[in-house]
Amino acid sequence: MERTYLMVKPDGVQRNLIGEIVSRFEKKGFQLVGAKLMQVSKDQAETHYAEHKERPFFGELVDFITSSPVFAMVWEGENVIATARQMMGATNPKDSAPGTIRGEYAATVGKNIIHGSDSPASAEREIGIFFNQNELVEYSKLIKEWVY
Ligand code: RTP
Ligand code: MG
Repeated sequence: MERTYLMVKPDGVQRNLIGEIVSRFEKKGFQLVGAKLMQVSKDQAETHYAEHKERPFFGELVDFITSSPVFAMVWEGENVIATARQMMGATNPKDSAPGTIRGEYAATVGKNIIHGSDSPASAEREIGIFFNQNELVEYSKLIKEWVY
């Protein structure tokens, strides 16, 4: 089953949106396999956002993601990577559709509430940056039979 790395960013934690965001993925039918409230280190932030190293906003991005705790999560399910990205909405909240997380709760691209891996390779890499293998649990839920 596919896995993705989702993270409620500091703005989402500060604005008390953890429960709302977790609830959306639970209700959709995905399964939580790991989660923790954590302070991201500068090293983790720079590794996580390495693809944006040359962009003018890289410094701001690292400062922002390390400014206050995040809620890091690993979710599992069929097509969870692409579906989570749809549920999150477009990166810039001016383009994100109503009903999506960013469409409902974010007003600016710099504070867009949530991160989600954009491919299987990113998911594997990002899960490795934020979680140890022993923090992820494998378990069955009977509800899966009612989803798939
Ligand atoms: P994320 O990685 O956070 O899930 O978002 P994404 O894939 O939708 O967007 P990405 O292109 O990977 O950009 C990463 C984050 O950088 C911030 N950003 N700021 N100031 C700007 O022009 C700008 N552009 C992007 C956003 O917070 C974006 O989520
Ligand atoms: Mg991205």
